[in-house]
Amino acid sequence: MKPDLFQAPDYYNLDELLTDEHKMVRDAAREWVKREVSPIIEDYAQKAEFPKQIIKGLADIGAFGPYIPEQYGGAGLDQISYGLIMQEIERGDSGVRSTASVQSSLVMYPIWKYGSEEQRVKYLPKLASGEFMGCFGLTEPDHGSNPGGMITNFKDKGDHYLLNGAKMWISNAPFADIAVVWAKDESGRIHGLIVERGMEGFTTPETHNKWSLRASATGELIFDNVKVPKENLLPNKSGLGAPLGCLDSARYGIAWGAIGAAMDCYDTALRYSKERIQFDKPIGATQLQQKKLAEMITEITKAQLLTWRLGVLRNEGKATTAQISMAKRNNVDMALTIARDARQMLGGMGITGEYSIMRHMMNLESVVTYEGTHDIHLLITGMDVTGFAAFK
Ligand code: TGC
Ligand code: FAD
Repeated sequence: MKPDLFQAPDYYNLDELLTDEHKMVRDAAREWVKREVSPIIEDYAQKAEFPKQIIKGLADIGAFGPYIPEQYGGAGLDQISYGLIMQEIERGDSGVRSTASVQSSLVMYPIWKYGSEEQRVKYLPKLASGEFMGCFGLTEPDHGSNPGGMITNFKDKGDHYLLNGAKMWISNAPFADIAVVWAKDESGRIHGLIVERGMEGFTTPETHNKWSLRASATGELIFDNVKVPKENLLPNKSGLGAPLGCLDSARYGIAWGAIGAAMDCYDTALRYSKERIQFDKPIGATQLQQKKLAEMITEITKAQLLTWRLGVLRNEGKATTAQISMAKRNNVDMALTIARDARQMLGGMGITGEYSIMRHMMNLESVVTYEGTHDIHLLITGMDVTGFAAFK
């Protein structure tokens, strides 16, 4: 793979909106990605393997629980710092960002928000340091966009719960030490349970042959009469709103992350357009390639502004689910369009692993699907503006 020469575009001087702490956190993540992710990621994506050796580095840059309070091992940062870390990691690879998103927003967040104090103390510091890795089991083979229909369930057996069912498409599942699993009780109400690797009847087969997110491990969670201790139930929130609340936090991180992938594709295509000579001049001197670059930088700039504003609203505790949904949908769609155009700008070289663009493009096909598909997010905005839910 080519050396990482990334230079971040900042067309509207957005750095002026960031605090010194934001810039320090972002620059540390940016340097770490250049040093530890860029040199190895293409190889791991080709091998379809998650590079486990980067777990400690992810913890060191604050990627595991950036906004979780320091008393539980988190970095105690604000929402914009969290977003900037996700942006920089996804600039390297969406699969690595997935690992960080799941650990922070889908495992640490529910334990922090819905867990008991004992659960917080037991799990959060180890998750923040990367000693424990976690995964989040909501999607099932027959219930993806409609998680409320889930059939995974547990029964009260007096001194423990008995868990049965299966989850599919679960990021980090093959190596996770714990899983936050969403299942229905005997009355049909959804609860979160912490299931630990090693519990009898709990297996995590890996999903193979993906063309996307190849450097992220994906798997199933199978529960065959798993005895879960009663103290592993998250006591402070139940109902579908509990897992959906975690998705707000993860979707917000993805909105920032997608900007990172888009910036990397734009920066690579811009540099290539100045170096690649055809018909005796750089392709960047042709009107058609300039149109692509002009549209890319415009869309990146609009997404940066939208997402920074969303970060301010999140810091003030005012961002709505629908606002977060709009940013996730817009930014991933924007990044995917930029990745496709940037890949074409590199001609034949664009399909090789010499450059990061095709990997970003393939990764973004998962990002546009998970955490709510593009269509589901259109329907969330549709519902918000009309008052009618068109899902059912
Ligand atoms: P609906 O009737 O609208 O809502 C059910 C209850 O939940 C409440 N609620 C929320 N609460 C907190 N936060 C939110 N964001 C909430 N959204 C809704 C709602 O008020 C209601 O509460 P109550 O008290 O009235 O019962 O639910 P619905 O069944 O009609 O579904 C709505 C829909 C389609 C929007 C929702 O199901 C949805 O978002 N579907 C998409 C599923 C999804 O995003 N799955 C993601 C799985 S995890 C994943 O993909 C990880 S990838 C990780 C990575 O690698 O980065
Ligand atoms: P479906 O829900 O079957 O949707 C199929 C198509 O129908 C889509 O185009 C959708 O937009 C459309 N559709 C569905 N309902 C409607 C409707 N009402 N109106 C119009 N169109 C509709 N899940 C987890 O729980 N944890 C994870 O860690 C996780 N990681 C993932 C990692 C990867 C790589 C992938 C690909 C997925 C992951 N997921 C995870 C699952 C992901 O959230 C689901 O794939 C996603 O929610 C869509 O569900 P589905 O695949 O069942 O598609």
